[in-house]
Amino acid sequence: MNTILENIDDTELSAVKREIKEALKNNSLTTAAFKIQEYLEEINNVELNIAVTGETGSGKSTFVNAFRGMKYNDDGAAPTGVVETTIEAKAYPHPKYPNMNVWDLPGIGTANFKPEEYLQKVEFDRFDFFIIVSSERFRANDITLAKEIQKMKKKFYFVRSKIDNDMKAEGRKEMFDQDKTLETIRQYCIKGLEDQGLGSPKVFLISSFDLGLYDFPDLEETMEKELPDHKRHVLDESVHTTTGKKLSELKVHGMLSETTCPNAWHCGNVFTTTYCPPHLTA
Ligand SMILES: Nc1nc2c(ncn2[C@@H]2O[C@H](COP(=O)(O)OP(=O)(O)OP(=O)(O)O)[C@@H](O)[C@H]2O)c(=O)[nH]1
Ligand SMILES: [Mg+2]
Repeated sequence: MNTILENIDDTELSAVKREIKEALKNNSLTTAAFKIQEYLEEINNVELNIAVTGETGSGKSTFVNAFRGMKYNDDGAAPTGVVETTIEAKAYPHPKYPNMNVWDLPGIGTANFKPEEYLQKVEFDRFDFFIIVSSERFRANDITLAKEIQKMKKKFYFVRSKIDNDMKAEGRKEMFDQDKTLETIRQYCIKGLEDQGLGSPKVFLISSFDLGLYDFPDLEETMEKELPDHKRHVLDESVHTTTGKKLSELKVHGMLSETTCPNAWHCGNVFTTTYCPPHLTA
């Protein structure tokens, strides 16, 4: 508890955080726990806007539906098609994750969305996190998008879609080895990004038609695990905009330890905490 107290800077804290410190000082752990819960709920309200972007026809809208657990013909599903279909960015709430909007974006690189106009037309900078969807080959437009995201100091996952098509086509060859083929595609995507100085981004091989296969379960798991970081980044940015300081400078991290909350998602999912409200750990 002492460490917690030492790390809290009075002048920088919002009312609720000051109340937590006061309660801890007075050894009123119940009050402190209650206040921490209030604080976590405040964090839980952080809205995350995820943009699904990429070339036209790469399978963005189909992915949006799959990610939301929907089929193309469900009510409220994003329209998909064999010709350029999405011509306006549209937000879809995620049924499982509160305060998460999944944005289905038009495709980059058509006559309607030339690469040089795309970023401005879709207001690329309003999103917090990105999923670049790419099918068949790694493209120049994929690099353009990834570099822009990097420039904005935001993060992305790279989704290589329509893997079912690749497996079917390659499966016609003698000596076909599914694992080897998947690894070839994976390394091709990773290298394509790394060669452009884009670090080691997360690459997922998926089929939006067969969610149990390939990397879709891994993508969902990664997203759930990393959501606290994504939200913390949004919170960081908003605190930075309003106060001119980063959250880390406000030392709120010190208030919360690095231990994993048993149910970080329900528990605000931004910081892992020493305290997890009992009703949220079920
Ligand atoms: N086999 C296969 N086909 C897919 C997959 N994902 C999408 N498709 C098909 O690819 C076509 C284009 O899919 P969309 O989701 O509309 O593509 P989009 O990127 O949203 O296209 P725009 O809105 O025009 O930019 C459709 O015929 C989909 O059925 C996939 O994982 N596997
Ligand atoms: Mg679309």
